[in-house]
Amino acid sequence: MEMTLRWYGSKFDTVTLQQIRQIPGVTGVITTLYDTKPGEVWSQERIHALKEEVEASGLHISGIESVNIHEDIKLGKPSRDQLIANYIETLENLGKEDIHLVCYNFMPVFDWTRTELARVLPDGSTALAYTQKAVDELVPEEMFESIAGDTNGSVMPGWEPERMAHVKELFEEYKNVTADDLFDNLKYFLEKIMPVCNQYDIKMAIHPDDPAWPVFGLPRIITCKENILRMMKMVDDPHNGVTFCAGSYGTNLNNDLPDMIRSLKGRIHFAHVRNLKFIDPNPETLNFEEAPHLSRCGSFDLYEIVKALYDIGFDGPIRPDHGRMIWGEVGMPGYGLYDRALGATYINGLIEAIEKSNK
Ligand code: CS2
Ligand code: MN
Repeated sequence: MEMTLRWYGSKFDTVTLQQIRQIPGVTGVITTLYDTKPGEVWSQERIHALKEEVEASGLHISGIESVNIHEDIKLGKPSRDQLIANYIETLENLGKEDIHLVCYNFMPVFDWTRTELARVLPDGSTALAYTQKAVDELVPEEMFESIAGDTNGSVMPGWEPERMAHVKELFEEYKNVTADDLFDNLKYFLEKIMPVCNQYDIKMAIHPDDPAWPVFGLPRIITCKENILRMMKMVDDPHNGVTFCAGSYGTNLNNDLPDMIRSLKGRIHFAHVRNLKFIDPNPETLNFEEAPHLSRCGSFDLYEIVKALYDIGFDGPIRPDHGRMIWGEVGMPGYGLYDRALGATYINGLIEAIEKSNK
């Protein structure tokens, strides 16, 4: 496993490559061209420049998160063919630059959903949190406004204002789209891109839906073991794989995380490790917050998660997922330096212990 950190690029991130380079054991970054829009072709020149910038700091690009999918592809509209052709061109350009991992998601309209970006925890740190009550009371079109005040000036991934401006129309378009339609549209997309993925050995790693159930009446399919196995089977190619995000699958307490990992042997290309603390696990009154990575601070056993990844022979990039804001840091919610550095160090400790006890 290679320990990595997500980095949004020097124009958007409050964390620098030099800082990341000083976290023990972190050798790569997971990055993106954050100012490109879904559907746009990423030029080889821009990818090359990004790569040079990262390599100048002594790190390297371990993968891309994300090349986002245009809504028309998820909706299966006629315009999808051109948009998929553009996606293929982006993959080609990434392949030519020797980049072999792409994380993406297939969530309609919204990426992740949280109802608070800065809940104050008992130790004075702040974290992202979710309550079902807040979601039930929310008009989905106002979701963006409801959290916009807490972003510390950052553009939140998946919540770009341009996209949010069209939320109402998008809801209208998804009105008759079922979960099966979404599976079909995903299959169509994957079948078209697999040849280029095979040519350049690009591993596609779908990120789970977060939270792992349909929100605001929109279908969501990457939520549980059954569905993800269905997806693996429907395009049975090792390049069609998964980002195993513990914090996203873990939002649904019916998901047995180590068991899911074991069932995905050979198809996990990227791992996100995060801990959640369930304040109220009852689905009607659900309330959870993002916790420090350390097992005893949250509801998940991180040792068991990392152990399962080790046992299936996972050797791809792994990264701490959202961290809290601690020590007075001001940054993009979930993506500050300090707590993620603690997370990386803790996970590296788990890996070392697991490796040595298995010798
Ligand atoms: C990420 C997701 O910040 C996060 O929660 O894990 O936004 C993830 O990057 C996307 O869903 C992948 O496309
Ligand atoms: Mn994740």
